[in-house]
Amino acid sequence: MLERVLQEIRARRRFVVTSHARPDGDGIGSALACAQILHVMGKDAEVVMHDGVPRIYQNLPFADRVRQADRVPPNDAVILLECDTVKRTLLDGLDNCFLINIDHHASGRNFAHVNWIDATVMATAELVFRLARLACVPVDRDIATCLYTALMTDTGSRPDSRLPRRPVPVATRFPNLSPQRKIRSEKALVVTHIPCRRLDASTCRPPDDSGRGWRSVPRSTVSAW
Ligand SMILES: [Mn+2]
Repeated sequence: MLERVLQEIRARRRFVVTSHARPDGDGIGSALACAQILHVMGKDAEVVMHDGVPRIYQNLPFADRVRQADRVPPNDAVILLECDTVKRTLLDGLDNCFLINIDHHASGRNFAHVNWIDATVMATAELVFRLARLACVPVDRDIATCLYTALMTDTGSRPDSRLPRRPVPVATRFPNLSPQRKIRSEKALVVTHIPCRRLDASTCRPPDDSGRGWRSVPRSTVSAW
């Protein structure tokens, strides 16, 4: 379905990206990253949110470009992230739009023209990351910051035992990744929720003191997996 999503994106020019009302970090972070990925692909893309950007996410890259509105502007397609119905957006005007639904909830529904629902991932951000990779859009520091924030929102408080036994394939290199926590090494490769057994003793660091389950490992370690 990822291939279909990319195909539909390539066939269009003007996009609205949105998420549910009262958005959380995955909704906002994924939407900001998705719109930027579309920009890099040469598309017009605007994030439109019924409730705007919650204050704690207003320092994310691109957050100042988000349009707060009750209705979607003219577009060729709307990408809805983290929504099980169009009503979750609280936006009017979606009925006549071409809709692309990207979600990671088991409760996700096929309400759109294209529905990419993958309940095996922990955050919509992971799906957006896959989209970037397939579209050959580099995940730069700003996109990564949005995706990382989204991932942390959805995974930050879960105990490791409940996480899947595989690394989350969101890994990139950039400084000062998180708006809440700074990664000191500019060459740090941030990978969230890697089970410790996947890391050898020399590279495995304990969870950070906030209890969040990310690890910072060299790129060479990940490329060896
Ligand atoms: Mn989510």
